[in-house]
Amino acid sequence: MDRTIIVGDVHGCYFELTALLEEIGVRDEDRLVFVGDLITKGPANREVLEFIRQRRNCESVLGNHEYLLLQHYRGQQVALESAHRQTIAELGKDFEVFMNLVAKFPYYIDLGNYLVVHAGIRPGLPMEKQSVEDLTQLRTLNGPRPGSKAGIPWFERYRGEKTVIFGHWVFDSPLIQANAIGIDTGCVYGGQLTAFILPANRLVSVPAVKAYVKKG
Ligand SMILES: [Mn+2]
Repeated sequence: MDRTIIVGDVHGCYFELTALLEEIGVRDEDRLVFVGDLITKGPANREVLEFIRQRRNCESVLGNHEYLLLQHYRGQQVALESAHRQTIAELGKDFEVFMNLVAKFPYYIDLGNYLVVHAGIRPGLPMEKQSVEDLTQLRTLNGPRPGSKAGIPWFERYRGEKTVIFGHWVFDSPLIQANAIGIDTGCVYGGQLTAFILPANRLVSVPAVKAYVKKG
């Protein structure tokens, strides 16, 4: 049976992505779904985007870092950090090509019993009412600002019938909740790159070669 392999935040860690897919024994028929934040902070953003562009059976939802770069590309005023400037410089004259690719990323991907989103779902709201900010940045329901870790994590309250597979929030090991599975294990910070494999419900992680950036 063909598998669906959901991969956590890659952040330009192309070497670890290759190692993870090798560890899983990925086949052409396998569907790859990424939780977003493919790029920024890590060493090989171009290689990661090129991989996504060329592989068939391969999709990603939009992460907050792709969204920010896309807003910048579209001429909106956003606060770029040095990691974003570095990625723009690395992509060079192909920035436009890659932004056209990223512009096609959906905010979520429905896998039937599972829903893939970058950050989170605001409990009790139908998908069409979810905001882009929540889908790409949500951590807690009553935090002082989007992305804050203070307050009640959205996945403590979410009781939707679909299990949400998400990235964005870095955990030391994958977070397994009743209705949510967090698979950002902080590869770019020296943690691990993690995948969740369906229909086997199996988690596979590979260690980062090193910490490419400091967490925080
Ligand atoms: Mn991330």
